Order: sequence, then C-alpha cells, then structure tokens
Amino acid sequence: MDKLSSSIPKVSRRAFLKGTTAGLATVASGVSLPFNVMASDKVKSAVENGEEKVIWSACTVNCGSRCPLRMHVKDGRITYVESDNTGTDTYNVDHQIRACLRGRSMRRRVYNPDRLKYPMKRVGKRGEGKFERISWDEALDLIAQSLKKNIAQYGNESIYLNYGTGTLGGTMTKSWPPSATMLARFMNCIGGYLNHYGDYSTAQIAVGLDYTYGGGWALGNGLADVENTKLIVLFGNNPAETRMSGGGLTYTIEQARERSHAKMIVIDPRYTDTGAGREDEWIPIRPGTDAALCSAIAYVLITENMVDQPFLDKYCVGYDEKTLPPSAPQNGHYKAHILGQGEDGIAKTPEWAEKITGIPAARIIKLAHEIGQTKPAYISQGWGPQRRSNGELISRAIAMLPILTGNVGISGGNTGARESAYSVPFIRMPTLSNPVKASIPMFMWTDAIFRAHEMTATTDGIRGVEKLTSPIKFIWNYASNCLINQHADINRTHDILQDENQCEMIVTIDNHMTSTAKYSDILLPDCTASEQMDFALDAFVANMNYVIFADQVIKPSFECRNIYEIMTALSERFDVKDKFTEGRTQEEWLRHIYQQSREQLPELPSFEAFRQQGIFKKVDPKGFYIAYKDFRDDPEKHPLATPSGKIEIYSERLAEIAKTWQLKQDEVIHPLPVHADSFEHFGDPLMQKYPLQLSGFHYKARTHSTYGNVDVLKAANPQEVWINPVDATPRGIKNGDLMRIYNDRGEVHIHAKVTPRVIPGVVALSEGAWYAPDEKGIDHSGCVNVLTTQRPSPLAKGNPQHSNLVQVEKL
Ligand SMILES: Nc1nc2c(c(=O)[nH]1)N[C@H]1C(S)=C(S)[C@@H](COP(=O)(O)OP(=O)(O)OC[C@H]3O[C@@H](n4cnc5c(=O)[nH]c(N)nc54)[C@H](O)[C@@H]3O)O[C@H]1N2
Ligand SMILES: Nc1nc2c(c(=O)[nH]1)N[C@H]1C(S)=C(S)[C@@H](COP(=O)(O)OP(=O)(O)OC[C@H]3O[C@@H](n4cnc5c(=O)[nH]c(N)nc54)[C@H](O)[C@@H]3O)O[C@H]1N2
Ligand code: SF4
Ligand SMILES: [Mo]
Repeated sequence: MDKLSSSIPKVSRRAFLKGTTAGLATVASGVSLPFNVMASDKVKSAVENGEEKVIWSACTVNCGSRCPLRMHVKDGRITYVESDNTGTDTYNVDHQIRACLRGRSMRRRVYNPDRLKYPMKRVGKRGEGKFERISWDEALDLIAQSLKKNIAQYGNESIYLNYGTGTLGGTMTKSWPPSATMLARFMNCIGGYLNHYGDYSTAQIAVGLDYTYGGGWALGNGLADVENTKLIVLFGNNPAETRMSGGGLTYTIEQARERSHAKMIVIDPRYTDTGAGREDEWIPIRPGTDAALCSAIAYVLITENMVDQPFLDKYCVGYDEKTLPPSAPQNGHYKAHILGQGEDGIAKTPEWAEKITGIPAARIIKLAHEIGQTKPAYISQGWGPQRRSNGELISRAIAMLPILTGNVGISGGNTGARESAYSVPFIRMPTLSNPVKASIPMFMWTDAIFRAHEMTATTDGIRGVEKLTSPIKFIWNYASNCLINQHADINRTHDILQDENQCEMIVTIDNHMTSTAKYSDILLPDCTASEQMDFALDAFVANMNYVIFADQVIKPSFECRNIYEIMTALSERFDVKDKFTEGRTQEEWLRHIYQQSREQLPELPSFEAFRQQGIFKKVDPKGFYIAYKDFRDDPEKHPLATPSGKIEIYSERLAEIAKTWQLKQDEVIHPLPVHADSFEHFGDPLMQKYPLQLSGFHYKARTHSTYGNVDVLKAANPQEVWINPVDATPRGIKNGDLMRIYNDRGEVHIHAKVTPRVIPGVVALSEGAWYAPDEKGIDHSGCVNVLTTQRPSPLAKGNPQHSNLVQVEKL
C-alpha cells in the first residue's frame, strides 16, 4: 500500500501548529475568529481593569507532557485559561510550554456536571450507579472500620492500591506509582499494603528490553539528538498525539528534523498524525508482526554484509558462534536463527516476512538497505507495538536493528527504545516504607480477588514472596479509572466485582462520576488541581525540563477535600496523625520540600518568587543525552547491568525461565528475540470466527478517559472506529454508519470512519471513551475495553490491550 500523500494536503510545520490553536478558539466559542484576536484582547483588558486575577496552575494528567495553565479568576470563578507566557520559540533553550486543547479546556473539567460533590455510599448493585449522600465523618468511619476488619482478618496484604494515573504530575497529589502516593504514606503508618509492579503503559517492553540492556529500564537517546541523525525510523511511535504539548516531544522532533533534514519513516498499522504529511514514508504493518519484519531486515543485513561485526563481537552476547554462551544449544545464536540454521530451520527471508507482515518483500529489502547504509540512524519504538500478547519479543526484536548496525551509544543513533528525558533533581514527598513484601503485576488484580491462593512467582509473576497469602479484600482507587474503563475485559471485571463477599470494599477518590466510581462502595470527592497548591513535574521532554508552581486558583468546590486532608482525617482514626503529617500542613510540606530542592538546585528562586513566576525551566547542562555512551566508550569500565555486562541478544536468564515457568501452549518465552505467534494474533485459529484484528491507540481527544466528558473536545474529536474500504465495502459499511463490533467478551456500537489510513484486516479504536452500557451490557460510547482480554502476556504478565480479534457489521 502506498502512503496517502495525495489525500492529505501538505502544510508547513509552523502553519500546522498554528492551525491547531486557532481550531480551539473556533470550537470552544463557536465563533470563527483567530485565537489571538478573539481571546487575548478581551482577557487583557479585563486583567488591566483589575477585574481578574491570573494564577498559575497546571495540567497534571498522564499524557507524558505536563503543562502550565494560567487561570483567569473573577469573583472566585475560573473564567478563562491560558498557557505559558514565558520563553521563546527556540526549542531546548527556554521554549514556551504551550498546553494542548485538553489543558486549555480545564475550566470545563472543573465545572463539569459530572463533578463528585459530596462523599457518597453505594446503595444499588456495583455498577448501577445508585448512591446516597453521607457526611465526611460517616464515610471515613466506614472506611476505617473496613480497613481494621480486613487487616485483622486477612493482614495488610489484603489492602490493594490500584493503578491510577489521573494526577501523575503532582507532588502531594501524585497518584502513581503506589509507593509515591499519600495513600501509601498513610498505609505505611498502619502496616503497609499490597503493591504492584509494572504499568499499563510499558509492561512488555520494560521486562523485554531489560533482558537485552539490563538495569530495569532500557534507555534511549534524548529526542533532541535527532538533530544529529540522518534517518528516523519510528515503530508504532506517535508523538503528535501522545506527546502533544509545546513541552512535549512532538515539537522537539519537528524542530530537530528542521536542523538535521533526516528522512523519517513511520511504521504503523495506522497513518498517524505524526505522519500527517510530515513523514517521508508510511509503511503500514499488520499489528503484532514487527518482530517478523525486523527478522527479515536482519536477514538482508546479514546476507548483504551490512552488519557492524566489530560492534557485535565486542559489545554483544549471542549474535553468532563466537559470543554464544556455553549453556546455549548448538546453533542457538541469532545469526543461525535468521539464516534458517537454527531450531526451526526457517530462513527469515523478506518473502517469509511478507506473508506475515503484509509488507511487500521488495519494500522490506529497501528498508533494510536504508537502515544498513545510513549512519547514524535513530530507530525507536513507541509502546503500541509492545502492548500485545507477544509484546516482550517484539520490543526486543525492534532493538535488534540498532544493535546489528552499531547505532547504540553514539550521537544520532539510538537503542531501539523510546527516547529518554532530562529531569531536574526536585525532591518528592517522602512516603515511608512498606512492610508488606508482596507485589503483583498491575494487570493481575482482578485475579488476585478470587484466586489469590493459587498465584505464585512462576504461575502469575508474583514478586517479593513465593505466593500470595491473602486475596484482595479492599481496593483504594485514587485518580484511577482502571477499575473499569481502563482495565481490560470490563464484563469479566463486572462479574468478579458483583460478589461483595470477595472484594468487600472499594473506595474511589476522584473528581468525576466515572464508570469506576459507579462500581465503588464509597466515593470521596477530591479537589482538582485548581483547588489546591502543589508542584507539577515529571514531564517527558528532551534537553529542557521544568517545574510548575501549581497554585490554588479557587476554593474547593462543594464538599471536596484534597488527598492530604482526606488521609490526615483518616490517620486520626488510627492514632497515627502525628506520624502521617509530622505536624505539617500541605503548604508547609511544599515549602519544606522546596527548601530541600533548593539545596540540590541552587538556581531555584525563593518560594514566593517561584509562586509569582509560575515555572522554572532548566536546560540539561550535559547537552544531548546519548544512552549507553559510557559503555560504548569503555565497556570494561562501564559494563551494562546485564549478567554478562554486555548487550544480550541471547539471554541465558530467559532460556532458564522458558524451561521453568508454566506456560500455555500458545505462549512463547525465548532466549532470542524471535517472531512468534501468540493469542489473539494474526493467524490465530480464532480468526475463523473473528477475522479482524482490533488495534487500539491513544487519542488526542482525551488523556485516557480524563477530559473524556468535555463537550467541546468530544465535538472536535469524535469517537469512531477506523476501517479500511477493503473491509467496509463488502460489509455495506459507509463512512459515518453505525457499526457493531463484537467478540466473545462483549459488544460495542460506534460510528465508522471508513479510511485508507488503516491497513486492511484491521479496525482501530482509540482507548479511553467513557463506558456507556445499556441494560444488555452493549456499550454505546466506543469503549474498547469491552472487547479486550484479561489474559496476560507470557513473560511480563502484562496487558495485551492492543491484541484483540473481532467481527464487525453494519447496524
Ligand atoms: N484498551 C486499552 N486500555 C488501556 C490502554 C490502552 O492502550 N488500551 N492504555 C493503558 C494505559 S497506558 C494507562 S496509563 C491507563 C490509564 O488509566 P488511568 O490511570 O485510569 O487514567 P485515566 O483514564 O485518565 O483515569 C484517571 C482518573 O483520574 C481522575 N482524575 C483526574 N484528575 C484528578 C485529580 O486531580 N484527582 C483525582 N482524585 N482524580 C483525578 C479522572 O477523573 C479519571 O477517573 O489506561 C490503560 N488502559
Ligand atoms: N493525547 C494523549 N496522549 C497520551 C495518552 C493519551 O491517552 N492521550 N496516554 C499517555 C500514556 S499513559 C501513554 S502510556 C502513552 C502511550 O503511548 P503509545 O503506547 O506509544 O501509544 P499508542 O497509541 O498505544 O501506540 C502508538 C502507535 O503504535 C501503533 N501500533 C499499535 N500496534 C502496533 C504494532 O503492532 N506495530 C506497530 N508498528 N505499531 C503499532 C498505534 O497504531 C499507534 O499509532 O501516551 C501518552 N500520551
Ligand atoms: S493534556 Fe497533556 S499536553 Fe495537554 S495540556 Fe495537559 S499536560 Fe499538556
Ligand atoms: Mo500509560
């Protein structure tokens, strides 16, 4: 398939960026005036007349970017939202951090009709959404009672902190990882909690690439280093939607490309916004088959002598005979596997890969030549390719391309991982330590409710202990929609949660009546970021990072309380208030950690000056970040954190796991980064019943589900399922038609976007739409998790939420 340059008008990069901003003004106001004329003049005069105050706040959601918001307040209400007004257009110097449309619509989230106003107690069944208003005292007493009862009966291991990233960018309000939260600080005062490891974002790649590069998390070059490259190859990486703001990375990559003029190739089942006329080529790929593509590229590189043999000999284990560990079988090395001299006897030729990936053999050969002959090359993967049932293998297979070509550890190169970000050494809230040692994969909590007794290290990836001793009885759900909306297979979760004798108590602390809230027993209304003081940090950026003073803009709405107040009040009921607060209020804590931060970062201004200036930016004094440069320069002195100290193409640890773990027939754990089929995968026998692959993606309309109830954003970015005309036409489906998408797990009704922007055989539906079931359980919002599976991936026990088989028809 060709790229779609004919159907998508080319616009200059600058015009494109401006266009988005103007679009906001049009949608938000209904008036077609350019953004800068309409809003700022009105705002400017109001501020000058002294009617309005402007207070710095921030958008702290988990989109990877992190944006300052300057809130205009009049008579105690937010009237208008602007973004950063400091800095310039030059990236990596002190560029403006411009919020995207979502952050700019924050006012509509604060004043949303879905706001939780008072503490509430469930009166109907879980999921029915029937609640009764109660007082704060009553709510906290009920929670304390349940905690005491369950801890006495089952131990602290029965209290679970669920995954939730709604306010990931906060400091006091930080909602993930569990150990960084105020919930953890409180629970650690009363004996601890059941922890989780991994995340829905990167479960498979985090584990997979750890076997290749070691150290727990594989690093990548900073994205500004694209300035120094000649070729960019992005596997399932879509920064235009997933790193959106001026602080995020889509701006960096475009700016860096303007300097390097590097060619950019995007490999994705969808023609994404990162392409959108700015790429040089789009190569559509069948989902879940990147490892086959990479194997065939390796075949061409090897047979045409384009591999960097000295690099492979010096820095890697298991490329060929020379560096194969003695424990490995004969011909167990990568080269033999690719050339067809290994166990399976299959040569991984471009023709072999064409049948699997859907990419013509000639195009694979051309891509191999481009990668083999252009140095340095920046080869990177987003996290779409790995959020799959064989994602661990895929993440390692993609990394083979920079390894084979010696692009690791050099300027303009990369490791095959996603980019690393520069961060400022800012102090976090201390949360004390957790006496409970058990930790479950974050994806396995539903199982830990009803079959904890059989969950062990080798069956379900339990860590810290050999096996679980207690089921989950109590769930804390803070800034999380991962109980329902964002966790897979909603109907399975529904069934598990119906039995109130199993998980006895679910407490949700949120701003809105989400689907997760509807399944909870107690609802606590939290303050939004606008209603309290905090610092916002941890943005994914290139060479410049920043901290935002997110001040209190308005008084808490209704009866809302912030997380620190809630946990303080609860700590009184356990006589641990002094330990929890150490005698400080929220503001006193912030001043305290700010003081500590100033010792590490002497350039930080005084607290009051920071409050006025709103944002503190710092450029990486070391310049471009190059991952594993030390190792490349001197591998003896700076070995990697793998057992061999080298890049492990063949992993002895994985060979051991493959022998000892209990796996199902269709699950593969392999010492080499091979292509292997897995469940709900192309070629699965289940395709006879469900012939289409349903692939998910992260959408600009929302950050997961957050902002999903903002009317103007919904109008601007409708929820629709992408389907190629090749699949739509025989089914009589036209653009805009209402469609049924279904499999054995559930059914979704949603409108079709008939478009050549998705590869045939695949339908694509973005994650995060607000689950809206009817009485039969059919979803009418396009919530993809009605269709996804809770079966975990083999090695990481992670969420394979992009691997699904479905059938579709016109309604
Ligand atoms: N099918 C499918 N499912 C997926 C994914 C996928 O690709 N496909 N992606 C997964 C990934 S990578 C992730 S990270 C997860 C994200 O899943 P979640 O972490 O659950 O993210 P959100 O859906 O944004 O939900 C966060 C919740 O926080 C609330 N919130 C926002 N601000 C505040 C606040 O200030 N205080 C409080 N108390 N609450 C607040 C929001 O109202 C929302 O209910 O989803 C995962 N689910
Ligand atoms: N606007 C917005 N930004 C976000 C988020 C959001 O919800 N909204 N979520 C944030 C979070 S928490 C995370 S974890 C990141 C997620 O970042 P990613 O996981 O990278 O995002 P995805 O959209 O899931 O996947 C990226 C691309 O991979 C493609 N893809 C899917 N399967 C395959 C495959 O098998 N092979 C190839 N080559 N490509 C494939 C998808 O079509 C998509 O275009 O985004 C962050 N940024
Ligand atoms: S959603 Fe992300 S990119 Fe948009 S304003 Fe918020 S932090 Fe910035
Ligand atoms: Mo994520």
